[in-house]
Amino acid sequence: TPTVVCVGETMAVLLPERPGPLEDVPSFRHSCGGAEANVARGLVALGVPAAWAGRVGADGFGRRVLRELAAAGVDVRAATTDPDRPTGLYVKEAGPSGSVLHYYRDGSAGSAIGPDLLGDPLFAGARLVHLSGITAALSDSALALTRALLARPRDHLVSFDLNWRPALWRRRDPAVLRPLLDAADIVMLGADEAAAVLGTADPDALRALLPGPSTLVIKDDAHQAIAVTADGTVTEPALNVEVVEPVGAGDAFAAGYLAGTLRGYGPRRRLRLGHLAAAATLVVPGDHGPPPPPDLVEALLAASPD
Ligand code: KDG
Repeated sequence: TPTVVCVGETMAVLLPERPGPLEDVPSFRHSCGGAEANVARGLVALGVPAAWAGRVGADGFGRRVLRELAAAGVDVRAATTDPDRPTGLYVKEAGPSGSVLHYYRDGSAGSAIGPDLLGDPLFAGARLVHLSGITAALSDSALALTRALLARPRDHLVSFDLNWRPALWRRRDPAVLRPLLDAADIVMLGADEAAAVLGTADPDALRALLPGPSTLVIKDDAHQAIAVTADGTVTEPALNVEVVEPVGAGDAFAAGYLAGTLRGYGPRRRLRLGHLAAAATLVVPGDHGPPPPPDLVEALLAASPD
């Protein structure tokens, strides 16, 4: 049984061959992406058995998603194919002030996930279920599934990455997010996202708004990550790297942090492993970069006190 089950929508991705307005891009590279599947890939790359659970369409994009995730070592046995709805798609537009994601996912197979997924035996053995705020925006059934996975009593831990995507929240009130975050065990969020959704990025104020989770991880604008736990607050700076393209780095960070948690690391090493995994993704144009080899990761972590 995989240790972690990541639940959400995985889409086909078109990456522009070169930066600039979409109308001027001559061709695109075909890949696949989606925050939760990115986390599953990142976990597998760090040696943690992980599954992705969700739906794809009965089309070439869906087959590509399943093939690419399986090739990356992600368990896709709980993924289902929807005969009636297409696989969602996003197109990346790379400009001087960063990338814009254009979504073609309304009515997608991935947005039709719902509580029926819980019947899959995969959930019975998992130690951790990883969710993101994206899923809550997708549809009523996807929101119901998110709530069901957070319901107590439960046998698994839940990690929840806020992943604020304003473009997906035009038809739903983002106020549904706070109780979802508060019901999780490990919450990860960017300081800018926290300010947009919860009205503050201050760690103490966030703690007061979200007393439920045992850990809050806040990634702040100064490129450091702060872990707030019952034992106090730990701050760890990110690595200094030449950023090629940032999309996916938050997912890689989540994978590193969660892998460190499952390895039983202390809070500082968890953050460091998150930063290491994120750095590997920041330096590539796609949404996932392989982390350094395990012995190098160990050597880099050894410099850390816990
Ligand atoms: O975190 C990266 C994701 O944003 C990207 O893979 C696309 O899942 C995605 C989304 O819905 O934005």
